[in-house]
Amino acid sequence: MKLRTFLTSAVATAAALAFTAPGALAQTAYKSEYRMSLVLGPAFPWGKGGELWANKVRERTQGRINIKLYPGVSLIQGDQTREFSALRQGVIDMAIGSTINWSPQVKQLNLFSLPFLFPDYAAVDALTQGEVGKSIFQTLDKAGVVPLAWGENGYREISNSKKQIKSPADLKGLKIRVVGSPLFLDTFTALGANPTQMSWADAQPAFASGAVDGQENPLAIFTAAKLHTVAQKHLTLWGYVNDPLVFVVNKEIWNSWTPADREIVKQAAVDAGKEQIAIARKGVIEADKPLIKQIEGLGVTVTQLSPAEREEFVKATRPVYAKWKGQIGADLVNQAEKSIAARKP
Ligand code: X2X
Repeated sequence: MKLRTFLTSAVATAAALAFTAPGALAQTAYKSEYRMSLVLGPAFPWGKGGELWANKVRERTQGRINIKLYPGVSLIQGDQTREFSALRQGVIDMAIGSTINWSPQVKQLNLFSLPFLFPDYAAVDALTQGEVGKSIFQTLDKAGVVPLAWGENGYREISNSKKQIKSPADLKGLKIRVVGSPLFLDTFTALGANPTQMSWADAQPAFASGAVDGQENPLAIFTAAKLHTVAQKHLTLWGYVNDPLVFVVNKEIWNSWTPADREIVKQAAVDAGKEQIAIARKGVIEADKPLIKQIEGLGVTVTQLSPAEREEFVKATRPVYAKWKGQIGADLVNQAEKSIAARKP
């Protein structure tokens, strides 16, 4: 090669590199650790999902993507309703979050908290695995995060320290801790209770001191958090709300990964999500419901409602459902109702 040709091509190569390097660099500048936010750690089905996702990603990327779990929403000092904003801002790299905790920022997520929307697990699946799930993912994407898969916290059953709850009248005046979403204040006010908003971190000492009487959470949380030791002696199975979990990644972090790694992270989320849902439902979907027996064994009175008794709670909360249907978006709620009516068992 003549010197002049060599120089020309060297300059051309350098110029090409100068143009492509920033992009290439952006994709290869991986962080040594990615921070995953969770409300609950691996002692709970929720945190188990985080562990499964992180392990699958680490294995399948040969350690290129190394995820550390931050349970207790510790990256935002336990303030779980700020998690979504922190994700969008990049304070958090990725998360498995409850629809309840993100609903103050994404109003469509209130859909899942409509009282008595879900008659059974098939109804939950009909939404998350169907058109409604896709629509919610588009909304989350527009809101600034990359949604990848669904998980589940579970059916939220009500417990308290004072008395057996069999009708809305039994809730009268009971101080019930709820998560910081206005829909829950409306629901419990309609039932005659005295709801108070509190983070999960603050809730447990409040049960212990008697500052609040009751709470609502899935049974797997009741046992793992040992709520019977903080005076929660009465539990009623009413299945009024089920909160799904969503696996998401911050947009900038997502864009910093190669397409192949994005695919790995996504598939790992889908696989971990399926396993996590099975873990969340363990003990409550079997015919003999072993988890309920286990809770009774802890000295807790577990109350099952007859269909007529449950209907009283449904009736009392219908105005809340109607009000929030408008706030969430009637089209989305109608689509959800249709999907549930058409569900496969
Ligand atoms: O705070 C709760 O009740 C919990 C742990 O279930 C959620 O984060 C929604």
